[in-house]
Amino acid sequence: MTAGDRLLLAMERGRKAVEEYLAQRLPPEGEDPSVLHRAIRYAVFSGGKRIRPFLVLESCRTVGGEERRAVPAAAAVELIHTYSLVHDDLPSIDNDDFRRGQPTCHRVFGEAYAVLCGDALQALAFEILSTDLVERGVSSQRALMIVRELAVASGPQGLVGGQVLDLQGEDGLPLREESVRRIHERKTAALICACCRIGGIIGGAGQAELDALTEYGRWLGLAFQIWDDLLDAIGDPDKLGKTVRKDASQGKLTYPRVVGPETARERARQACESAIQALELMGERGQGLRDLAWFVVARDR
Ligand code: GRG
Repeated sequence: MTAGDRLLLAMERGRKAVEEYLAQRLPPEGEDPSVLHRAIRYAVFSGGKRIRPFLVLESCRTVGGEERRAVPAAAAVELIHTYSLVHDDLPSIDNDDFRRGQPTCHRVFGEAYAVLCGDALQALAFEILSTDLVERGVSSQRALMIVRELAVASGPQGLVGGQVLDLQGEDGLPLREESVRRIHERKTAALICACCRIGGIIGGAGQAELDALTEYGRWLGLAFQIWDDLLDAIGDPDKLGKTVRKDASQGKLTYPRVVGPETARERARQACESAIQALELMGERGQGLRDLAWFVVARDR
């Protein structure tokens, strides 16, 4: 079996575990108010790659932890990610009609319900962390650390702060590589890094392992967003399931725009190599995370 096959199999296993858990855990569609619960399930079960949940599960496994214990946290990070996509697609932010190959949440349920769906997904993520981790044998102290990790990564220091910098980038900021890197570190890498740290904390990582996962997550997050920029600039809309060439038309600060597509590709590869280097002390156990790093800078969707 090739490294690629092994990775796809492990990702598929992680996807199934998290989707089965969410199918049980999210409010049923028929429960009042039904429109909210239908919107939540529409947004969540729409075929994402589930890279962030995989990172939680694999980081836990890499440091010798039991994957089963990490499933609620893997689901919670996916809910935060899904909320960010639902809000990112709104007319007042990126104004997108398609996501994951289907009409965006606000196109189906209307803008007001899409806003509320995102809000509910965010709250549900923290409800799950604060309830289900302890039920699966994670200590309350570790559960609290994990709540904090996800809150910091999603808030002003992470996702939301990065999104604000991204919007400001449209207002003609100077085309500097450090500016675009700062946006990417918050908008995308903070959550990806938190996934690795959360998995590590659940798995009982020591300080050196946690530092390695943090370093890996930061570089991987940067590589991921540079590649995402490249896919928007030169990718295939049918494979991506969304409108492309939007970054350029909105005047966004992206790597291909600031350094050109060839250098952007080089920067993504360098970031991927730095991510892999960070895992040196993990030895053989780090192979799944190494394989994922290569996948991130080779993917076509
Ligand atoms: C509070 C208004 C408000 C907004 C919340 C919208 C937002 C903050 C943040 C958005 C950040 C964002 C959309 C970052 C992009 C990250 C990214 C590359 C997403 C695509 O991830 P994939 O490729 O998607 O993993 P799939 O569909 O596979 O899950």
